Amino acid sequence: MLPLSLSETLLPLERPMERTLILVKPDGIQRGLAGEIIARFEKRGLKLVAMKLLQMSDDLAMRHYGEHEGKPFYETLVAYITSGPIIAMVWEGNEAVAAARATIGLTKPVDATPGTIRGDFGMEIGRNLVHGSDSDKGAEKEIALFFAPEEVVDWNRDNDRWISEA
Ligand code: DAT
Ligand code: MG
Repeated sequence: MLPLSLSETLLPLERPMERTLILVKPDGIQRGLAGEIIARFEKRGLKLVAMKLLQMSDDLAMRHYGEHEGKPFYETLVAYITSGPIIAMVWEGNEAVAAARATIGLTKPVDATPGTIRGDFGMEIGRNLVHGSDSDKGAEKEIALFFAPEEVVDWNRDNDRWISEA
């Protein structure tokens, strides 16, 4: 096999961009923190590809949080997430799921590191401001619950080369 040229060895491997579903939960909207929360993802370098304001129905909430059905906090979780408007978004980037979860912080805000959204703005697990998908597969399923394929916009960001090597 031919040895790789220097420029080839420096080129990053082809990395498929990942997408993640982010929700600004009702407390984030009610407290006027939506802009601040959205800015965290934007400044990090994730790319916004879909966004809408909506109030979740019980049916959508139960499908979104299906994995938690039967847990002691399930009913209050569904009541909380349906209690007011939310902003649903899809953010795209290299390892978007992990990057977004690191930006969000740990589930229990008291344990979340300052500098994360939950660590900066949250006090209780039942008011933890924001949702982020926990895996690539989970993200695909969650995005499909909130957005039709044509609502997700494929666009080129002019400064991408200053955020991503690829
Ligand atoms: P995350 O939102 O960090 O992905 P998760 O998927 O484990 O956390 O749980 C979904 C939401 O359910 C979480 O944001 C808050 C609530 N929740 C989780 N564990 C809980 C608990 N032990 N008591 C009360 N609410 C809880
Ligand atoms: Mg989760």
